[in-house]
Amino acid sequence: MLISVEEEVGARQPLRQYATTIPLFVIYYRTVLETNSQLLFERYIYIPPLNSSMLGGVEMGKVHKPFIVLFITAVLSLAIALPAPLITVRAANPSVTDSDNGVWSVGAMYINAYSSCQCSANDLQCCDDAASYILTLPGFRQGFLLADGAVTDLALIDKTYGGADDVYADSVDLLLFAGHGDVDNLYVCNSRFGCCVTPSMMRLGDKDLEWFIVDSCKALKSMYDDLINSPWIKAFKGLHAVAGFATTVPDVDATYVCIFSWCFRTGYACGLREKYFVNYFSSGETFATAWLKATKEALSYVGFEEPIISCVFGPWDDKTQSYGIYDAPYKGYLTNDVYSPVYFMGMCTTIG
Ligand SMILES: [Ca+2]
Ligand SMILES: [Ca+2]
Ligand SMILES: [Ca+2]
Repeated sequence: MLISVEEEVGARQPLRQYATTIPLFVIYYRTVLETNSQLLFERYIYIPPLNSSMLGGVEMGKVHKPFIVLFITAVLSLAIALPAPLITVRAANPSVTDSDNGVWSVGAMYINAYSSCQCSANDLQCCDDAASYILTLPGFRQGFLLADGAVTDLALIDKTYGGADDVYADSVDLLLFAGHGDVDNLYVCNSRFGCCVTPSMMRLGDKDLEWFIVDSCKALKSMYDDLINSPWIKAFKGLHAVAGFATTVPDVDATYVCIFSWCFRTGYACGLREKYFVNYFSSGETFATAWLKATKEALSYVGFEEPIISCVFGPWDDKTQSYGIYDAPYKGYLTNDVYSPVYFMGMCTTIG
């Protein structure tokens, strides 16, 4: 069965922010034989392989022929003259609180200096800026900040694998990892398991974590390609959503200006995607919308040679009939923790 889901967008946005995401999803039903031989019916949200016609958001800045500019000018003039539409807010509930300890907290770990790490990788320059912006999240107290050589497998891996996530990754409500990555691998500085950490050794959310941003190349590619069999599924032990990229992503972001529908880059900057995310999330956008809009805005004009696929994945809560990726901490709506999810969904947008 095919259905389409249109992501809600807020009221009229400034022109340079109008690249809203309109992802389409395919719900995929399948029957699986579990190890206990009990036939179970499971429902997944399945994202098909890269197909811009299925996943494409609104393209920006591609139209600049004079007559089209005139038409858009006329439309904008009419729109400005009309009253602004009401902003849609999901399930407003100002009393919503953290389900774990009543205090919102944010933590970050970043690696710029890979040349001194166990991993051999080129140094990065923007990961510290990304961490700095995330730690400014209004209403969240700073939990921890790990930098460069301090970022090891212990910070991410669950205690059942000898890790210390209880005092790092799983000790805050929102976590950023900024550094190199690959398919199902986060490049930490030092690890007992090669130089990487794989999500199959993570158990996140059984202590505190709700939202995990992995600002690394390709770290979410397996969920994008095959959500059902991705090792990331094992990491969801109360975790509401993970955000990141299914493709390579550049270290830097870009600033730009638009003249009517013609937009062009004005420069490069570090950490803009996290800065925009903080703004969107703290103003009431859901986790997924905040990430997808922030990455679209920060990366659309970076001039990267390949399209960038930005994604958010999370479980479906059958009891509350809600998705964790629709969480918004400030204007209400926080789904329950789901410790053994069997239903997942994802939202992705192609940038560039
Ligand atoms: Ca844990
Ligand atoms: Ca929780
Ligand atoms: Ca929490």
